[in-house]
Amino acid sequence: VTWTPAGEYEDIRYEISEDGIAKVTINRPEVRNAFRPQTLIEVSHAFEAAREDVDVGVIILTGEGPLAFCSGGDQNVRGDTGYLTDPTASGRAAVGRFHVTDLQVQMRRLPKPVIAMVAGYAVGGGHVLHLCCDLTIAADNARFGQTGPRVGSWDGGFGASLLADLIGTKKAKEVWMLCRQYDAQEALRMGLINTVVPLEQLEEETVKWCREMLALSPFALRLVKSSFNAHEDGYAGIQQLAHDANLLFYGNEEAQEGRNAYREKRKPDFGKFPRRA
Ligand code: 2NE
Repeated sequence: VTWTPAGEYEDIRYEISEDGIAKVTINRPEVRNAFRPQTLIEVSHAFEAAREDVDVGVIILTGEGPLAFCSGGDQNVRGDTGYLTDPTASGRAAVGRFHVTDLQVQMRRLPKPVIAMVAGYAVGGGHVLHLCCDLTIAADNARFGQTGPRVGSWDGGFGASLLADLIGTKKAKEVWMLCRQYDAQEALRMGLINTVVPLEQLEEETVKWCREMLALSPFALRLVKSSFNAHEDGYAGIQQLAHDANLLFYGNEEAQEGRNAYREKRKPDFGKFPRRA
């Protein structure tokens, strides 16, 4: 694959292949790709760029280097009110938050498949990021786990619910309540990931999976994702599936009659459309 860099970023790289794969790489290997607010703002920006790019069909999320996918929130910028955009600020200016909350939702709503390509550690908030991806391809050196209760934190949203859906509630509680690490083979056995390959084949295999998806109907893939979300994400998931249906309906003459009648200031004539069985 030839990756062409796009965008100007500090904490990440955003690259696009010639055949429509976008790759977002968290580039902070010195802290095992821990994310600070800036990192997540940039990942979010790159995801939006990939979403808007009609040539992009599938998105890879990964971390720089063989040692880590992502080690979660950067504990060095963790303040008393959340993670701090400006760790030098004090008093009322030291306003923290969880930028990752919005990023997780964005990943779930992104209407293109998002694939986690995991080498090394996917732990803490980094583990939740892989959970929020649609598929996970792991290298044989990958290690998975939650660390929250060890550092005084947790992610009981997607981090609990998606994990329980994937591996069962008892096992998910074990992951969270013991903070153990699980190697790639164990993660595969648990149903936490899709496949394991030797580290040196990680990108090749991930790109192969991406290309298989690129050959499929993009809108069908979008509906597959929103169908899973409809079940898993409650009203927000149903909203996505409903809006996808509406998006399709806009291409239908029946919907266009409503729009045209409004514009032409006349009564719509829906009588000409069949009441389908
Ligand atoms: C990732 C792990 C297991 C790697 O261990 P190892 O032995 O390979 O590396 P080491 O020496 O621990 O880490 C290398 C450098 O990266 C920094 C370390 O402090 C170390 O720095 P130096 O000593 O070289 O200066 N580093 C690694 N992870 C970091 C992090 N998250 N923040 C800041 N610096 C980090 C091991 O490093 C590890 O367990 N890391 C911590 C994982 C963790 O607890 N993450 C936070 C969970 S809470 C969270 O993510 C969260 C949430 O729960 C809710 C909302 C938002 C976020």
